[in-house]
Amino acid sequence: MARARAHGDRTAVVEPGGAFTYRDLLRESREVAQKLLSAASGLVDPSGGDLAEARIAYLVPPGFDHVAVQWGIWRSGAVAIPLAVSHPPSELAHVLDDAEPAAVIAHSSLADRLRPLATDRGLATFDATGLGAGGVEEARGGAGSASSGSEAGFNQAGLPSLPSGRRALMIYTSGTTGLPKGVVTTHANVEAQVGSLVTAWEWRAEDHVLLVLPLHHVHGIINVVTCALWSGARCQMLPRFEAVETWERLARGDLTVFMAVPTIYVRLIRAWEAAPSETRERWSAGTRTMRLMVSGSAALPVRVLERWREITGHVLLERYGMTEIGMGLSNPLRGERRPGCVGRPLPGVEVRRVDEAGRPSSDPTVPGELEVRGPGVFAEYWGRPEETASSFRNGWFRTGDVAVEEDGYYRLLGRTSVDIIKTGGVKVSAPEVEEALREHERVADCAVVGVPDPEWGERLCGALVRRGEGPLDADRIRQWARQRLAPYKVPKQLVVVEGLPRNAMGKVQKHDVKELFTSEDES
Ligand code: MLC
Ligand code: AMP
Repeated sequence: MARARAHGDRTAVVEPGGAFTYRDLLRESREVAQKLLSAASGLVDPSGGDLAEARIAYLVPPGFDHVAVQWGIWRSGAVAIPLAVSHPPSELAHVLDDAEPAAVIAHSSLADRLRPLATDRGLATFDATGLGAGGVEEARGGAGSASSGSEAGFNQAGLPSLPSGRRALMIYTSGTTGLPKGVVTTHANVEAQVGSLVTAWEWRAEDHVLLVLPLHHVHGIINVVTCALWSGARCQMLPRFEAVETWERLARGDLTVFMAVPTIYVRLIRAWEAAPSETRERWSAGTRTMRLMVSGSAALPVRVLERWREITGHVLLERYGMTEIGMGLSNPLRGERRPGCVGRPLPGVEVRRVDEAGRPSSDPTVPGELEVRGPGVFAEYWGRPEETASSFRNGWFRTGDVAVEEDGYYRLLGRTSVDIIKTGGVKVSAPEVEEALREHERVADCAVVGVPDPEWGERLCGALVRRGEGPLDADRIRQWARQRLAPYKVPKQLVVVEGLPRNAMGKVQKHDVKELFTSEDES
C-alpha cells in the first residue's frame, strides 16, 4: 500500500467504466476494508483488531471494482478468495463449502448466482458495486467496529498493518484426486512471486499492460495485475478475451506489455489471418511499441511462436509456472528465447529435476520431475494437511511436471499423471470430471482424457459406457454436464463404448482411450 501511495495520481486501472488512479484504488479499498471491519462483530471474533485471516470470497468481473475488493479484503486482514465468473452454482458451492468463508462479496451483475448459495449457508453478503460507496447490502450480525489492540497495530490509513506471514490469497486448483483444492499463499509468498517477475522482466512505472485473462488464476492475478500495480504501472482491463477487440486495443500502440495463454495467441493469429490486409497492417503496427509479450500456463507450440514473430516481430517470451509456486522458469527478457523451452529458474526460485525416488538428477538429458523451492512457494492446501505434506519432499514442492535440461534451459516433456489435463491454459482433473459424469443415470462408467489439439493444447474427450437399454445421446450428456461443471470441464467430444479398455489389474488404459479420439482425427 505504501508503494501505491507513492504513485497516487498515476493511472492504475483503465476499464470500460473509466480510468482510476492509485489514489482511487487506495480510497476505494480502504472503504471496502472499513466496511468489512465494521461488520466484523458479525463475521469473526474481532479481538485481534482485524479480520484475522477470515476468508472472504468474491465474485467480481475483471475491472476496478475487482481490484478494490481484493485490496480491501487484504487491508482488513482477511484472506481473498477470487471466484470464477464462468462457474455455474455447483462449482461455486464447492468453493464455499470447502473454504467456509466468513462472507461473500458479489458484483451486482453476478449477485443472482451467488446470493442463493450464500443465503443457504447463512453467509453475510456484500454488494461489490456499492461497497466502497457505503453499500453493505445485507450482513449477518450487525455493526460494531473492530476493537483496537491488534497483534499487528494500525497503519496511517487507520487500517491494520499485517505481518507478512499472514495468509493472503486462496486460489482453487484441480489436482489428481478429489475436487479442487484451495492453494493458500501468504503476503510474503505473493511479494516473493511478484518481486521475482518485476526483477526478471524489468517491470517499471511507465509500463502499460493489457489484461484479457480471468482473475481467479495466478496468471491474471499475479503476473499481470499485481506486478503492474506493484510497479506503479497502468493496467488496461477487458472484461473477457475476444480476439478482434484485443487486436483493436493492441492497435492503439500505447501498450508496452501483453501476457496470454497459447490458446489466446492461436485465436489472435486466426483473427489476424481472417482480416483484410489494411486491418492486418494496422493491428501489427500497434504491437511495435511493446517491449514484452509473454506466453505461459501451457506449452507454446513452436509454430505459434514463429507465426507470431512473422505477424508482430515479437519473439514470445515463454515461461513456466503453477498456482502453488507462482512462476518458476522463464526465458530471458534479454538474451536468447529458445523456442520449445521454458527457460531458466527465475530470481529467488530454486528448481531441480529428480528421479522417481526423489534423487536429484545429474544427467540433464534424463527426464526428471521438476521440484521447486523458494519464498514464493505456497503455504498449504486449505484444510488438507496430508495433501500439503505429500506434495513436498524434503522441503521441495513436487510439481508433477517432467523436464530435461538443454544448456541450462528447461524443456518440458509432459506430466507424471495422465489425469491432469491442461485445456486453454486451465488445469482439469480427469477423475473429477469422470466422477461428475458417472452421476448421470444413463452413464455406467466413463474415462476422460486430454487429446492434443491445435487450439486448446489439449482437448477434453470422454468415453462413456451406457447404463440400461437404448441409445445414449452425447449432446444431452454435455448439456447436463454444463449445469454441474465449469464450461472448460465439459468434454468437447463424447463417444459411447461397450466397455473401457482395462489392463489385467482392471486399471483403465488411458492411452488406449486417447486413441479413440486421435485415430478419428487422423481419418
Ligand atoms: C472456455 N471453454 C473452454 C475453455 N474456456 N474449453 C476448454 N478449455 C478452456 N480453457 C469452452 C466454453 O465454455 C465454450 O463451451 C467453448 O469452450 C468455446 O468458448 P469460447 O467463448 O470460445 O471460449 P472463451 O470463453 O473465449 O475462453 C477461451 C479462453 C479462456 C482461452 C480465453 O479459456 C481463458 O481465458 N483461458 C486462460 C485461463 C488462464 O488464465 N489460465 C491460467 C491458469 S494459472 P461451449 O460448450 O459453450 O461451446 C497457470 C499457472 C501459469 O496455469 O503458469 O500461468
Ligand atoms: P495450474 O495448476 O493451473 O497453475 O497449472 C500449472 C501447470 O501448467 C504446470 O504444472 C504445467 O503443467 C503447466 N504449464 C505452465 N506453464 C507451462 C508452459 N510454459 N509449458 C507447458 N506447461 C506449462
